[in-house]
Amino acid sequence: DQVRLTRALLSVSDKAGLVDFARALDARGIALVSTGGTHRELKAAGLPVTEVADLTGYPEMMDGRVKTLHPAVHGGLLAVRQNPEHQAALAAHGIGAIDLLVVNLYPFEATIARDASYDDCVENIDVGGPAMIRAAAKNHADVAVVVDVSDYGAILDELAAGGGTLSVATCRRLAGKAFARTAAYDAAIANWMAAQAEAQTSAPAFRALGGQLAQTLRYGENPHQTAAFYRTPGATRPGIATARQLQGKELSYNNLNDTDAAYECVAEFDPARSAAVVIVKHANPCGVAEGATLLDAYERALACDPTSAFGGIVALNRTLDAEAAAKIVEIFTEVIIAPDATPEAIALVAAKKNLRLLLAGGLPDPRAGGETVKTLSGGFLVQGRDAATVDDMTLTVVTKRAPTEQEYADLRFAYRIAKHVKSNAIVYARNGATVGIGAGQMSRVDSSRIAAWKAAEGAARIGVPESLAKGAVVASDAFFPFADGLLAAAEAGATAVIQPGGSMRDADVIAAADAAGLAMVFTGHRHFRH
Ligand code: 93A
Repeated sequence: DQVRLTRALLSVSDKAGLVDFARALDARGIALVSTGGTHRELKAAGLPVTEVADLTGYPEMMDGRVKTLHPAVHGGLLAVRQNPEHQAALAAHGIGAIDLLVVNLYPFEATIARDASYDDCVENIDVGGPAMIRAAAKNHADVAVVVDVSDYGAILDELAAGGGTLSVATCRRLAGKAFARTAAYDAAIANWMAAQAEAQTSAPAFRALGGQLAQTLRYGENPHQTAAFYRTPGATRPGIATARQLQGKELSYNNLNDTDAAYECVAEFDPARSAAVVIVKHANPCGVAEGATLLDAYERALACDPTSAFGGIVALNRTLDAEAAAKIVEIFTEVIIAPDATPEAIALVAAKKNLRLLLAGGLPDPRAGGETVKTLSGGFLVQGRDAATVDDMTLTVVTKRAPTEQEYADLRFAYRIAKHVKSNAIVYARNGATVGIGAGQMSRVDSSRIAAWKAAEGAARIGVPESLAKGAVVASDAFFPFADGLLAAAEAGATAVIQPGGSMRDADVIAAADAAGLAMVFTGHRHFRH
């Protein structure tokens, strides 16, 4: 039993091998019909091809959602050739039989695999393609269906051997493959939908907190974790949850977390006093600076650790202007967040279409109350947010030498930042810019060493002989339990220290500071951040 091919419908998203295959079909005298994009491709190759719209009498509509869903297509695929009633229906409605269907589907699997938005994924659910595949596969006694580009060659070979026919066995095998394809396709959609639904419901702790689902996220910190973003109803404090996204890809879990960290940190800097920029990577600042302008602040923040700043989050405390925007877009940046932006700055950022630009409408008040929540297994911890700011603290000089005016300014600057660095936090700063940050180490001495090492690296990078820690000040988020951390700072060249104080060995630490000629102040407030 052989099936003779006379008319083919081609509708493919993956256009690989299409033209060669269609040309060979045409050479066999098989008439070609195809959908919009496929039609364009075949036409451009000079092949005689009819557009599906001419068959149906309807244009493709609704962004292509409806192009082949029509009796002129499905009648042509489903009519049984031996059935007189079916043949009469074809004749009565002027429908031509279709005996070869070549379809590959909208790339749903590839779309969910890349960083696509929810809507983008939904739009890539093919409806008309699977409908045609099912129709052709059901009618495999009369129709051949090809769903795999890698089958084109074998089909042509068999057509050549069979004088323009395929065996019914081949058609049956192709039908089996076609159903397997639509089954796998639907399974991918179903799995994805289930993951989306799970993300919406898998956070009972947060629902208990009265959160409102803002967005399901593609995944959490890692691709195997589900995630969603909840807003606190009624929250008006400007910040990540209220910011408007002007452009760029959808924010990820890590983007949201990092952007929040960056914006909360930059909000510590009063925009009336100075322009400030914070660059965050992995939830820690990797460069912070104040400046006369945002451009100045950004360049100085970037200089602290340009390697880490690559792919980072940039937060600014003033309206983003064109000068700063032009500089920021020079390197790969994930997110920019600012209270506002000028039209020129917005236009400059627009050139980087993936770069997310968030405008928060204002800066959050660092002194505001509110809670932070952290889940534990089987429960959660709630605490008041760290609303303490160095501006409200009394700085007690504990060493023989008191800081100079410049040192005082830098000490406050460094302590402001230490609050936003994961413990153990050590921050070296000079002239309103960080020069070395040590974060997240289990030992304070290790954080001190890392910060000093970063400052030495910075000097090497710009080709100056002495470490950038030389003449800098240093902040520690908690007291030095021993003199060693402080001595590491003195050795690196720091001249002044700010820390909460309160260690049993404060006397030893103060004596070591005096011996090294350092000025040291105690704040009385610790800034742990774990
Ligand atoms: O949006 S659809 O589900 N609606 C349809 O009616 C339809 N018909 C074919 N998608 C539809 N297709 C798909 O379009 C095919 O499965 C194929 O992937 C794609 C080919 O479109 P074009 O020829 O315009 O590039």
